[in-house]
Amino acid sequence: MELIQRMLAGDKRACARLITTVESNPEEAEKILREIHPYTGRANILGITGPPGAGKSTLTDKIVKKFVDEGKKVGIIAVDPTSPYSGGSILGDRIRMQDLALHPNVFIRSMGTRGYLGGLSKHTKNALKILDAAGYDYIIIETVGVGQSEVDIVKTADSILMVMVPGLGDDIQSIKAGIMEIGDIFVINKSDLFGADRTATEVNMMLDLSSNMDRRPPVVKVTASKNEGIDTLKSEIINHLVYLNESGKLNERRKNNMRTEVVELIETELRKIVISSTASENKLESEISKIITKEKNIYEVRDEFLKAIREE
Ligand SMILES: Nc1nc2c(ncn2[C@@H]2O[C@H](COP(=O)(O)OP(=O)(O)O)[C@@H](O)[C@H]2O)c(=O)[nH]1
Ligand SMILES: [Mg+2]
Repeated sequence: MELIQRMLAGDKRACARLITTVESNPEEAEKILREIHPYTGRANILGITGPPGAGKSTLTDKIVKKFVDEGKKVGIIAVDPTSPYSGGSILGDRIRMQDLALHPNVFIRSMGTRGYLGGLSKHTKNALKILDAAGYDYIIIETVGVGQSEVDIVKTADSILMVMVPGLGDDIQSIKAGIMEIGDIFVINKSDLFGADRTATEVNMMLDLSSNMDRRPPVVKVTASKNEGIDTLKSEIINHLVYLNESGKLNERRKNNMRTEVVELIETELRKIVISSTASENKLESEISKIITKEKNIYEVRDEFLKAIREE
C-alpha cells in the first residue's frame, strides 16, 4: 500500500490518513495493522496521566521540546476532550501547541472520549502502532486519570508519569486506592503554588509505605508553565527506561500487553459467534421459555448452544 510506504518514510500526512482510516474502517484497519506489524516495537512510549487541569498538556509540551531539541521525533496522542491540542482549551495554549504541531519531527493526534466504536483504548493502541512504525522515537499518550478506559490506555505505556498538583489533600487518599500503583514517576506540577512541598512529602510517605515494589518511584517537583524542573524529569524518564531495559521488565510489560490484546481479539471473535448462534431462528427465545417453565435449566441450555457451535 502506497500510503504505508509514505508513512514508513516519515510522511506526517500519510500517518494522519492511516490513523483516520484505521479509526473508521475496520477491514482496512486490519490490513494496515497486519502490514505494519514488522515495523513496530521500537518507540519509547510514555503515558502522562493525572486529574484535569493538572498541567499535563503544558508538561507534555515542555518535555517534547526537550526531546525535539535533541533531534528526536515525537508523537503525541492526547486523549482528552478538553485538550488544547484539539482546540478545546484557552487560546494561548492553542497557539503554543500549533507551534509544536508544525514542527516536522512532531506529530499530534487528539482523540475525544466519545464516538469510538469498539472502545477508545483499541483506537489509541492502533494509532500508537502507526506512530511506532512511522519511526517516532518517543510517543506520549496524555490521558485524564479517571475511569477504567483511561487506565487501560495508559497501561500500554512503558513509563507512566502520574501528574499531581499541590492542595490535592484528601484526593491523594482516593487516588491511592485506584491508580496510584501504576505510576512509575510521580510529578508534582505547579510547584510555584503554595503547598507543593507538603504534597511532595505526602506522596513520598505514601510511596514509602507501599510494599511489593522492586523499584521505588521517584517524586519530581516541576513548574511546567515556567519550564522549571523539566531537565530533572527528563533524566528520571531516561533512568526508568534504562532500568526497564536492563531488568528485562520492558519485555515483560510488552509481553503482558500483547497477551491482553490477543485474548481481547479472540474474545471479540468468539462473541460474534455467540451472538450469531443465539440469534438464529429465535432458538434462544424458545429455550428461555423452557427455562422459565422448568423444562430445562440454564446450564443445559448453555451446553446445548456450545455443542451446536462446536459442531458448526
Ligand atoms: N501555576 C501554574 N500553572 C500551571 C502550571 N502548569 C500548567 N499550568 C496551568 O494550568 C492550566 C491547565 O493546564 P493544562 O496543561 O491544560 O492541564 P491538563 O488538563 O492537565 O492538560 C493552564 O492554565 C496552565 O497554564 C504550573 O506549573 N504552574
Ligand atoms: Mg490536557
